[in-house]
Amino acid sequence: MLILHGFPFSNYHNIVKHALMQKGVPFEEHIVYPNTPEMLAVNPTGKAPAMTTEKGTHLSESSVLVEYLEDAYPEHSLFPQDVEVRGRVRQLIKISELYLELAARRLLPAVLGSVEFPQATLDEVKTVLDRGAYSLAALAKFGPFLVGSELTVADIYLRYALAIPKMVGPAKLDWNVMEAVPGLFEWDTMMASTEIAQIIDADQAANAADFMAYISEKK
Ligand SMILES: N[C@@H](CCC(=O)N[C@@H](CS)C(=O)NCC(=O)O)C(=O)O
Repeated sequence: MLILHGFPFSNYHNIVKHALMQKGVPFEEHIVYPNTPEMLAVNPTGKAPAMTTEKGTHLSESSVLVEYLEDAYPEHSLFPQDVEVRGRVRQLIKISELYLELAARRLLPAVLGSVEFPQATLDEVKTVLDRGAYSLAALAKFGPFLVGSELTVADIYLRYALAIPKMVGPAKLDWNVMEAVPGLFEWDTMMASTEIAQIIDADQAANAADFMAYISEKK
């Protein structure tokens, strides 16, 4: 059986977990924290998530894993048929990752710890987030899903990519991504109401204490 290595507190882990559940692909969730010997054995970057395919290949990088799932399990497709719309799905995934998730993640130590960032860093992050929010507002259809009437992997990716901007924006930048993109709040509420999202969110909450213990052990 396919194995997903990672931990339920991780937003990147949850992207892949949600895609697996949505596609109905059976998998085993192997709880492993980053940079441990167990994680390094399956992912040379040490980051979560990683996956061991049914054929035994170890793969990593969330966007690669969701593409792999589509190739290996084309039934219950999470990509549109139309090649142009497939391109849009991939574009939205990249925007979610580069201009929203990764930009905001830079400030995570200021929210989770007592690290203070200089104003120049806060301004740089805000510039990238503005670019992400502007792009999302320009491209998302919210019809009700990002590219139209069908849920795609872009919706799943964005849901979890927004976790850090939602936290960092109001706390450190006096900025709220939900207000910056018209229709995003309604879309986010709809995404959160699904049965799969609720299972993933409950698993995330249940993993919080264990993950925090791993973080404090590391210090
Ligand atoms: N580009 C990676 C990012 C994964 C990532 O940053 N995962 C976090 C957990 S949410 C992690 O393992 N952090 C540990 C570290 O950066 O050392 C992906 O898309 O899978």
